[in-house]
Amino acid sequence: MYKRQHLWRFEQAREWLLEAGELITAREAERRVLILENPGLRGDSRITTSLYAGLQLVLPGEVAPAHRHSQSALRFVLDGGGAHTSVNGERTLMEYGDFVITPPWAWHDHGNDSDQPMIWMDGLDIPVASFFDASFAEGYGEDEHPVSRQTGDSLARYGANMLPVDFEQRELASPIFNYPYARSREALEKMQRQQEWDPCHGLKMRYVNPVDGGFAMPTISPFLQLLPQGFKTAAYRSTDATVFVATEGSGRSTIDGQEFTWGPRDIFVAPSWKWIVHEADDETVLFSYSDRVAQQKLGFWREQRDPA
Ligand code: 1HN
Repeated sequence: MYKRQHLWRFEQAREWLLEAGELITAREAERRVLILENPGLRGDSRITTSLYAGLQLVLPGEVAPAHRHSQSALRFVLDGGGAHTSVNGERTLMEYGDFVITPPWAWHDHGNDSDQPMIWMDGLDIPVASFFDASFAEGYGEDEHPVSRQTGDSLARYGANMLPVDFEQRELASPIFNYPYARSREALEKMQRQQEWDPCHGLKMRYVNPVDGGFAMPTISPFLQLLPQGFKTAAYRSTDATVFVATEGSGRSTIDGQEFTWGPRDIFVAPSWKWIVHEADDETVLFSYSDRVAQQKLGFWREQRDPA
């Protein structure tokens, strides 16, 4: 019986991806992705019971052609810089640690005009769409969907603590589709001076939809947290199985009694309702995502802090 907690080393995954890059182009593959399959959920292309995760490679000069699907996707950039994704006619350049959203049924394509390979983690709600038997996808028929908006327009329009005066919410996902790491990291840096640490989470923030204050995506909850050097969290468990990426720092996490040692860009997963303890050897930043928002909407979500 395989356990549902697991760790993937980024460096190993990067080697495999670059080998795959010699076998097939991004266009041929449509998306060239190394799937992070939970060893406790063999054969299902799932990292948790409800979520999919993969590592996608786009080499210099490549394009991943335009398509859309009913599943939501997030991207979290782990290698390279300066490649772009385009969502509904707006391009965004992606840098390390940027959190990027592809809302349900939004046209999107990726391209890399930089001179380095670009790798990001894909997080999708594919098993949720499958469970509801509501999976749809459509190709655009050309590499790129036409660009109709200025790069940076969404962040300026919706990401400056203002909204257009007559804005009406029509979409479930956040209208900001790139949450740059530089901004989120700076916020954590300023807040940590206050030295207020949650025993279970250190300093943990959630990425929000500025329109309604809810999570940035309808089915996936993304988070960014800082653990100061030497911090050991109190045990915590919740019903949302969670995918973690160490964006900075190193340390270890004990998940259901099993210890995993991680460094920058390593990815690990904790299953539902198993105790988690993180220990940071250096100042650490963890990105994470789970299906919490979906569980909360449906009335299933619960959490527990170490009673000790
Ligand atoms: C997809 O559309 C992307 O758009 C990535 O980059 C991974 C995995 C399964 C199905 C669709 C993308 C995907 C995917």
